[in-house]
Amino acid sequence: MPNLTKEQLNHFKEFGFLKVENLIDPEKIIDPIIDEYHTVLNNLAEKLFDEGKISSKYEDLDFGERVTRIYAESGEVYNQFFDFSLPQTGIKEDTPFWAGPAVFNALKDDNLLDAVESIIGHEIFSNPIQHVRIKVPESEAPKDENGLVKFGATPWHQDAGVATEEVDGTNMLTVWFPLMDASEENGCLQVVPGSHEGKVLTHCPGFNPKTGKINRSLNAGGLQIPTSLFEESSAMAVPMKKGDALFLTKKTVHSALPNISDKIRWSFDLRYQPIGEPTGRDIFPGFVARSNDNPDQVLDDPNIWFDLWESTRDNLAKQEQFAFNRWDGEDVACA
Ligand SMILES: O=C(O)CCC(=O)C(=O)O
Ligand SMILES: [Fe+2]
Repeated sequence: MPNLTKEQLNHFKEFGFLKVENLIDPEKIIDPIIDEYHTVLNNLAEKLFDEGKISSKYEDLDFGERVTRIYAESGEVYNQFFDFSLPQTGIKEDTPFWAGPAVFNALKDDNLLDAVESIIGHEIFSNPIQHVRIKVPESEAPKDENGLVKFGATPWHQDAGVATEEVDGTNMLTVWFPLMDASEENGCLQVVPGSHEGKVLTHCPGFNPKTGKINRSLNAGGLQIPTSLFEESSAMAVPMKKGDALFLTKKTVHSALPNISDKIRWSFDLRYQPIGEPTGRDIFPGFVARSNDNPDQVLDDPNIWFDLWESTRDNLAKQEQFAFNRWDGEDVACA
């Protein structure tokens, strides 16, 4: 049953974003995810310890401190071990991922889907572009060869711009929620209100192989919209509490601030769309999350969801893989 008010829907339509407080039950939905990730981190610690990449498994630290120490000591970020999607390219038979039952429960959460239904209707497909993002404090985070924080601040982008062109005609909806309170200090999101009214803006590679230039202001790896193309001064930070959720249209310009706190910042970002629309990453498996028209097609079994990802990984590992980036950095705005 749709649960957003007319005022909330009007806000979403007018500004391209909506924060909904207390939508996701922290005890029922979020804490089980955190518990599940303890196991994932434990497995990672065992593996890195066995490989001699860390000198201790840091068993007595809490999750955030433990992951920070492990990333700092090994000099590497191991987010793919936690993620419930696959990389865009370079997938191998042993590429790790985590598609566990607590994660699936969050994707299928009734309160969340009620809000999604309010926006896109009752035929809901879970888009496979979805991530957990664990960001350790920048002061301790591993750096890349250019001295930039690995997996740091997220540059300005629209979600349509980081998928393929097919999503432009869809009603893809992004849902972002933190697994802990997210503040300006630890790297909450920033949005540009009203930016969804325009077109999909040019995204430029953070490192431009054509000019050899790196945009040092932000994460060098990702695609980003040059600030000359939108009103950066009207951007607003969106601090959120554990249990709140933020909804974004596919064209809302957004970014995440750097984590300058001394704790991790972690979040889920999910996407949904009406059943039948292209996902922008059709080589990855989505599923029917809710349907009144064909209730028998709804996926309820977390094991099947895991199997879908596992067989996708195993098949892709045997094939030639192409990164799906719609931007080439040739635009003058990227110079
Ligand atoms: O969490 C982040 O840093 C970025 C998230 C984001 O861009 C998204 O959810 O679409
Ligand atoms: Fe995004």
